[in-house]
Amino acid sequence: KSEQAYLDLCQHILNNGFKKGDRTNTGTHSVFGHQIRFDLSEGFPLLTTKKVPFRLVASELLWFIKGDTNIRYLLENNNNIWNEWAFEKWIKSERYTGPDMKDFGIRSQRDPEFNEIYQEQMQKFKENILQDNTFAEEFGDLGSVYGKQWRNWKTSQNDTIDQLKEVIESIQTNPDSRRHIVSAWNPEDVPNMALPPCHTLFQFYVADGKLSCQLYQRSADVFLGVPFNIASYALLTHLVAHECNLEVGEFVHTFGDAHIYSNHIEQVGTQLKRDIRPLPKLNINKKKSSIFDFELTDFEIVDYHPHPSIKAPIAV
Ligand code: UFP
Repeated sequence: KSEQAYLDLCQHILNNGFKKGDRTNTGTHSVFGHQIRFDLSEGFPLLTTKKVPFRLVASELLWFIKGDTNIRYLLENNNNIWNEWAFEKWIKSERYTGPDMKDFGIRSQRDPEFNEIYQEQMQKFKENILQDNTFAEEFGDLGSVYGKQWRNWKTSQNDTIDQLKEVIESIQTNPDSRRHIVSAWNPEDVPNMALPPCHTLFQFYVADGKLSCQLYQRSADVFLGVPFNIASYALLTHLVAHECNLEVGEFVHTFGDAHIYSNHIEQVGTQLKRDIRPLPKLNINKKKSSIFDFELTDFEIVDYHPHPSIKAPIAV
């Protein structure tokens, strides 16, 4: 049922979306303002109409929860989803003396010869991050991304606020509060960020012994990003509920600009033709309670039998 709401959103955008230009020059179909809901007791919302890589979702979320902003942890876990952002900083630095990498995102898709040179540079970059501590410190750190804002929000008084820790405490001590909010949108940092936070703000809600979570996502790549984002916030809700001794309620996903890139339309068509299968289940290691103690091996997805993954170019 929940997955149908996602597929309906795709169809709605294809039918009714505005044709709209965008920062990446790819072109999109886009709608503004939409909401889908997932009853987490129905199963874990990892889409079944295409395979979604839970391992990458989980390691990225643990990275946020640790307050880590350096891609080294991700690389150690074989997770490459943030590489381009760090690489961008590296090639723009004075220390980079390799071949010209300007607009590597779009060029690597359009020019196979360039792509080869790019892959080689990226490989070298990754090795340096993994092997060289000082290099990793300088070029692996993405700065003010989610981990920083969630765990180390900097105040004007030069203090830091641990929003995630505080929101968990407030859920435990004052469940009825209407202020269980974590914001990643820091207006002071936005001008200096490579990618201003797409998942801008989330709020928890407790009723009937269940914990629900709502995310406001300002900008959503509905084909590539959203399936990932749904799984990530569903997992976060499970982990917080686990620590607070609550059952899971709903994940409510609210969108600002919800778009399908023009080079994803065929892939969306393929997905829309597929039948929905039963959702998998999430198992969490019951021996741990604090969200800050979890490791990748503490959770597993079972009974996941999705249709095959569908490849599509990512807009950088
Ligand atoms: N995007 C997502 N989910 C994410 C993420 C990025 O959908 O978690 F990090 C997409 C949305 C948009 C692009 O297509 O990345 C960000 O571009 P902009 O900052 O111009 O909105």
